[in-house]
Amino acid sequence: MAAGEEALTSGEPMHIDSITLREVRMRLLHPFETSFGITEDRRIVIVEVRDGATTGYGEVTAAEGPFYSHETPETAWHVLSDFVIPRTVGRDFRCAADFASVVDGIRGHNMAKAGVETALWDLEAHQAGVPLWKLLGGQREEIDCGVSIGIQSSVDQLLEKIQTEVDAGYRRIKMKIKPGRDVEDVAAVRDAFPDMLLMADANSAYSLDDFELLKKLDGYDLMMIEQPLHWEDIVDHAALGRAIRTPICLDESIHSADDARKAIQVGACRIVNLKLGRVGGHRSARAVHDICRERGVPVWCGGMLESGIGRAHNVAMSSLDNFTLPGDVSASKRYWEEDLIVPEVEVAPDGRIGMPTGSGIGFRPRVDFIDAITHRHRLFAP
Ligand code: OSB
Ligand code: MG
Repeated sequence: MAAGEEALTSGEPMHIDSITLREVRMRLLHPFETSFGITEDRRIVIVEVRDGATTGYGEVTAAEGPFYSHETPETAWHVLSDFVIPRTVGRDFRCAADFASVVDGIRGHNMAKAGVETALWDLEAHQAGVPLWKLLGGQREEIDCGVSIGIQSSVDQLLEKIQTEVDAGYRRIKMKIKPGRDVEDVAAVRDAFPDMLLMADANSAYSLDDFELLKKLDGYDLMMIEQPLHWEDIVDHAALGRAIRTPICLDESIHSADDARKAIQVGACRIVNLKLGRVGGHRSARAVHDICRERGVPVWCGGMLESGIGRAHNVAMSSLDNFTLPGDVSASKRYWEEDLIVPEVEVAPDGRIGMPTGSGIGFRPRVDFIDAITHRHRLFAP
């Protein structure tokens, strides 16, 4: 174990008796449009790990198609069934942080790995009888929430949607942009909301050929622009970062603490969006968090339209002290008619979520409801 990781261990060994995968289908209350497509129906792989009578839950955050990253629920099902779970089930773990070394030889597929990794953290926290956020070393008892607003069919609709979220108390608005729906939309929003914390997420829709257009975004006092260029790029983002005033935040390009170190070193980003799935789970997320903190780079928690299980993990992660900017961690009711957990994740009128007090993720999975919307499941026991 590396120095400084002591807080990541509860001391209780775990024996993984079984792992169950379930793919649930959930319809979003509102279709969500980004530069890479529209999502209306989610397919979510939920991972349950069991030691005796104690269970831990995690979520695979892959999108339905390979448009945000290469991973999908189907690739995750395959990689989990054939590679990750055979190395995990029937095994003893001193702590959840030890999972990383078990799957070290499997390249990529971080979202699949994170499904199991985060479930092990939930299990470890339940066994230790502590909230997960405390086991992770979190210090914030309340977190600031923002919302991510998809591309809307008209500017009027966008302004109306933003007004709804501002009225609900959210502290920061992120708007999705894409070619043809960028500078004018941002200008209209800034005009209507002069003092609001505002940022734009391009999901890699641009290249350096669009420099003149990206430069124009400097005129709207954005907190940051998220992932404007290619989804694996660091070099071009560094060049763009030198030429515009608006801070660049990386999302898609960062998969590990090493990626974050390199990106910061070359000046590709001044802020990092941290997503559990993209980096492979809580241990890696904490490593990214720590690298960023050492270098004076703030992080915030991104979202992948998660169910309550993934959202609960996001809440716990956001308690770490370098999460100094509002995250895309918003209320269950913005996404779902019914969520998979009780209580649902709620955001107070002041735009904050309080850390749960129960053990583990602190929200109980609704097992019957999950079963009712499960399209396939598979039990793995040695
Ligand atoms: O780029 O942050 C992103 C959703 C799906 C895929 C990628 C992204 C997003 C969001 C939504 O911005 C955040 C959320 O509300 O969960
Ligand atoms: Mg993003």
